[in-house]
Amino acid sequence: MASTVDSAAEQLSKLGIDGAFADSAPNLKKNLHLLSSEQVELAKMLMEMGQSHLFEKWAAPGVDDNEKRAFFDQVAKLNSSYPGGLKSYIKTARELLADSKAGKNPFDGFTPSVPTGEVLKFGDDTFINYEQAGVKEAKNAAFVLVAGGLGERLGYNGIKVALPAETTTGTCFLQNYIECILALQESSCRLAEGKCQEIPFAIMTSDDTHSRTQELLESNSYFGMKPTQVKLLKQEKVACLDDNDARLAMDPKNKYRIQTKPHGHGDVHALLYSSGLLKEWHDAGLKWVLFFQDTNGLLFKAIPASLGVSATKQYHVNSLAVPRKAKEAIGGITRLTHADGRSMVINVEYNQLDPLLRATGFPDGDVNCETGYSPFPGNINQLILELGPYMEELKKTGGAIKEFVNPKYKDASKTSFKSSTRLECMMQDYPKTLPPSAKVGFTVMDTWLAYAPVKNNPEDAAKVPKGNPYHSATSGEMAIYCANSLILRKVTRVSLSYCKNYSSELLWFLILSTCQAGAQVDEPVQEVFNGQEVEVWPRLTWKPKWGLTFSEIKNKVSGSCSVSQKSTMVIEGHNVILEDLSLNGALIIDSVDDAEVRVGGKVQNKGWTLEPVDHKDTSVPEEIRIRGFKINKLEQLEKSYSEPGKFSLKP
Ligand code: UGB
Repeated sequence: MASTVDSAAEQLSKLGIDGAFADSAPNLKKNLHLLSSEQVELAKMLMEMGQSHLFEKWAAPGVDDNEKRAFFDQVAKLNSSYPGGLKSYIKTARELLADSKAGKNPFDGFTPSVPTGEVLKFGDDTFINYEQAGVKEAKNAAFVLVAGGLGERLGYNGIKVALPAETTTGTCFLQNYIECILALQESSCRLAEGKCQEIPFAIMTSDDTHSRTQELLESNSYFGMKPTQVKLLKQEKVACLDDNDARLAMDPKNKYRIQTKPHGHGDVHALLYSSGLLKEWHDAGLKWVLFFQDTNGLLFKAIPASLGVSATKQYHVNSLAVPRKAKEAIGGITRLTHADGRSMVINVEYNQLDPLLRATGFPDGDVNCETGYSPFPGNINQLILELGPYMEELKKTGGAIKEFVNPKYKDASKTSFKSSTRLECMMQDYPKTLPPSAKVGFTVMDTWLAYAPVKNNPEDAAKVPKGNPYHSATSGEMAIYCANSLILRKVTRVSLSYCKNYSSELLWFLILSTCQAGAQVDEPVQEVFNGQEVEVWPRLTWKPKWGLTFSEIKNKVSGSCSVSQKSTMVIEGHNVILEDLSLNGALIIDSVDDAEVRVGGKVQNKGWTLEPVDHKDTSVPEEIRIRGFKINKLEQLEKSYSEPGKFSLKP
């Protein structure tokens, strides 16, 4: 490190910085002797990229010197964590900001149309076959959770993956995800007759979520997963931009720091690539990478079938989608065809779909069709990529994803911003750089089965236009009970249709009593929690190892079962069989994996009730009050089987 102002001047000349240039940042010039040669190089790069304002408020040497060095530590990090470095970031930002100012449509020349994809119906033969194919393939899969988002819309103080998905058991999203992956691993391994490996699980975190995610895992023994199976990859934030010249924004609280903001979930591709994880997975013979988001308590109900679709159709990219209400805040899967003949199936973000349609001959924009839904299926950002082609593509791009910028302008002149902006990227934009030969498909499933994210705070959820989903903690929890109730109904209904396949009338009569048997799950009642009207179904929950697929669940329910609306059922064991069970109250069953427990007879008690609470009532824990109700455990039948063996519970 140079020690005098003179040697700094020498360095300036060695670096080819002329007097006038150096004079444009006099405060930097005075402090250059504090910097290492690498830091001087970074300073030069910043100057060349028109960032001299960053040094305007620097104090004279001797004051805040450590802060000045820390500034360059930050610059070095921003430089190394962005593909192509800060120079490339600033250059891209200028181009994108100029396009934005000019009102350039990123889809210029493209015409949207409704794409065709695989539309699945839960429980029919196609669905069951895809599920089987998916379970078989799961042993060749790795899972990636993007969990770097702060969840500003939700306004929850903790990390979102720590939030209970439902409060009957209090299982948080991360625990649910891990238990689902482990259940899939076990089922897939069973099909492969033991020839299998552990399914790797990577979690992308950020400075906002990293340490709390790590703590959550460590304090819960990784929820049963081997610690070596889980890898945390931290994404870095990117520099904020103050104006159309892409001048980097100073941190309002520290004149020696650049303000930073999240770059978006698209970072996951570059991180998987640069960390070497993709190569590791590829070398281990894995074939699929499944990406998912932080707060969808239903998503693993849709994973086996959608993985089966990928494997059967050999999709390089498969996006999971649900029917989408027009203007609903989820992206629309769209076919874009360019005037020059290019065509791709891609997510068009919700704020872009409507203007794109209006600009291309659809004067009403994004509207519902006769089905009551937008013709463009909703992207739920659960992506399945085939690892081989994915690796090949990333070798070319390094994982860089096409970015966008969304400045909030002060006025129509578009010359200044209300607040700083930054470049962002989205993981679902990965297919944008793929060649036309790439097999890009999608799979649509019913919303009740696949999608119930927790994104909106109670106030905003209560203002959602009628008919559109709340996407709140309240609706997310109710959706789990609804899905489990419908699944229980459906697995037993199929027993009936199987029965009808028998041609002999006599045989049909003989087996009718068994087959017709099914779970009579009562209809829900309507209730209002935190200003949101929701359907309250019986509160049915089970561990993923009890049943993740249609066939697994069907094998665990037999005879004639009934469940009243006021009921709660928690199945914690693997081998619990419901047989002629009549439930009107609360039933909690836990058992070790080697115990087989047949549960039947009449369970009648006061059960567990839902008591409304106000989201503003701070005497109630935040996790509870954001859903607008708490559970009152009045009375239950609770049994735990801790020894291997065969048991029967028939009260
Ligand atoms: N996330 C990160 O890991 N890092 C980041 O920098 C930002 C986010 P949001 P949004 O399925 O409902 C997405 O904020 O805006 C993680 C899709 O773009 O919930 O609602 C974060 O932790 C949209 O097309 O995303 O939009 C979370 O897990 C639609 O599919 C995930 O990224 C929509 O989700 C998503 O973050 C949806």
